[in-house]
Amino acid sequence: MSTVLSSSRGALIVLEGCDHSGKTTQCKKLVSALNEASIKAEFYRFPGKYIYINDLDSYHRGTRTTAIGEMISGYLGRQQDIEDHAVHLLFSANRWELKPKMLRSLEDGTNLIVDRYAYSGVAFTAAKEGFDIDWCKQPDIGLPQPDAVFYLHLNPEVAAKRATFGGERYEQTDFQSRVSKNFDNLQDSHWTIVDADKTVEELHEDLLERVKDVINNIGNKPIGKL
Ligand code: DGP
Repeated sequence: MSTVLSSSRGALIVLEGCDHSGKTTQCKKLVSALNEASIKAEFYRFPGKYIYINDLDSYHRGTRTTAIGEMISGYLGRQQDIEDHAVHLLFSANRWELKPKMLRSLEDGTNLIVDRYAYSGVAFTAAKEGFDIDWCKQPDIGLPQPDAVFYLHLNPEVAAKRATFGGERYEQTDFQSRVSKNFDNLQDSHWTIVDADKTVEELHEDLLERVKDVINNIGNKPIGKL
């Protein structure tokens, strides 16, 4: 197990993957483990709001409590329809509204563990009929660049067997397969693909080691932009 050295800024670490690949569970466990090791870390979830570790237990599906997050929540829960381009821009706006807070935390030396980011924005919208990946990328250009993206890889058919799959908009196996293919086209040098078809604890140990390595090596690197 590596030891984490103090660094001047926090690392921006994103977990991505298809629905029910285990991202939220792993993000929470990572933040808890880092905080227990006296390493400053906060959990962010998109779509949604930032939350501190002591809010983690009370946080549940549907608690998307920025004004924009609430609109997205209504859309995902099928309470309201929003035109596909418009909802794409709303998901992006939800990331932009939290950018100032994220930057302040990073500059203050707090590591951010982020459940989904701009890559989900592109992968999900581009899975819809008639959307072009380059168009989908435009609204997120200029957001903080993650220092590392861990992509939890899970076969969509395995994900479909996990609890509650099918409740929200987008939770259909054929749609998730297209999302999965889009994710394949988004990978860059910041990405690491992690096999998510293992136990929660095994995956946690794997991710914690990788996350600590990123934090250890962050140094004074300037925060990049997408
Ligand atoms: P989650 O709370 O992580 O299960 O995400 C809710 C759903 O929203 C999930 O099906 C993925 C989808 N989603 C997340 N981010 C975006 C985005 O930026 N754009 C679109 N179109 N969908 C997204």
